[in-house]
Amino acid sequence: MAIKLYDAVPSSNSDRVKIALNEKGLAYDRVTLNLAKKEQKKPEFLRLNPYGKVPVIDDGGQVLFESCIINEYLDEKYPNPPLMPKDPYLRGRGRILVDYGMNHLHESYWAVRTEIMKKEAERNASVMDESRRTLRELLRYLEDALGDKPYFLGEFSLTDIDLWPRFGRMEDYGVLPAASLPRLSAWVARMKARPSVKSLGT
Ligand SMILES: N[C@@H](CCC(=O)N[C@@H](CS)C(=O)NCC(=O)O)C(=O)O
Repeated sequence: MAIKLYDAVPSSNSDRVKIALNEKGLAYDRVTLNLAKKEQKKPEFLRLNPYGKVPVIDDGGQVLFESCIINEYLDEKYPNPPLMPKDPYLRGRGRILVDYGMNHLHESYWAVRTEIMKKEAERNASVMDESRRTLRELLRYLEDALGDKPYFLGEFSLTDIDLWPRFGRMEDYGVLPAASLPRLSAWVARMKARPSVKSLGT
């Protein structure tokens, strides 16, 4: 039985899981929710995920939510190809980088996103510039963490997948590519070229 994925369009958190499924070559059936119609808050969906958010997977009756936790499950349940290094330090390091990308960047990422989501005429150019600048400053840590490696932990891993969805959008938001962040900019191009990311579509 194929894995069932509850997603939405657009949904960067669902994209995170789709990339992992694609990298593993796992077939999945989508159940796409309309978030604007609050389908994620209906009692039948809240029984699957009390947070009322996508993504959720149902793997043969076993239900999980939270995209990064789902991806860890997928990597453990379907170990080929492996998407986490064996080395405990690297595994810890990868989780820290994801935490940084999700939590530490959160406020400045949302400051940019909030301006971009406004109608063009309503955007405040100086707020936008300032938010982009703050976000780029915070990205410096990830630029240094990447170093000269192609991927954050050396080999491609869940760390790259889990970080990716926000970075995909940062290009649309005019944050990347940036001359001050050449390694991250090259990593974005590398990620976009992967078939698992290319095939995301809608
Ligand atoms: N931490 C969660 C976040 C999930 C999330 O915020 N999903 C969004 C779509 S990208 C959602 O369902 N939003 C609808 C809502 O909050 O009502 C994860 O990583 O899965």
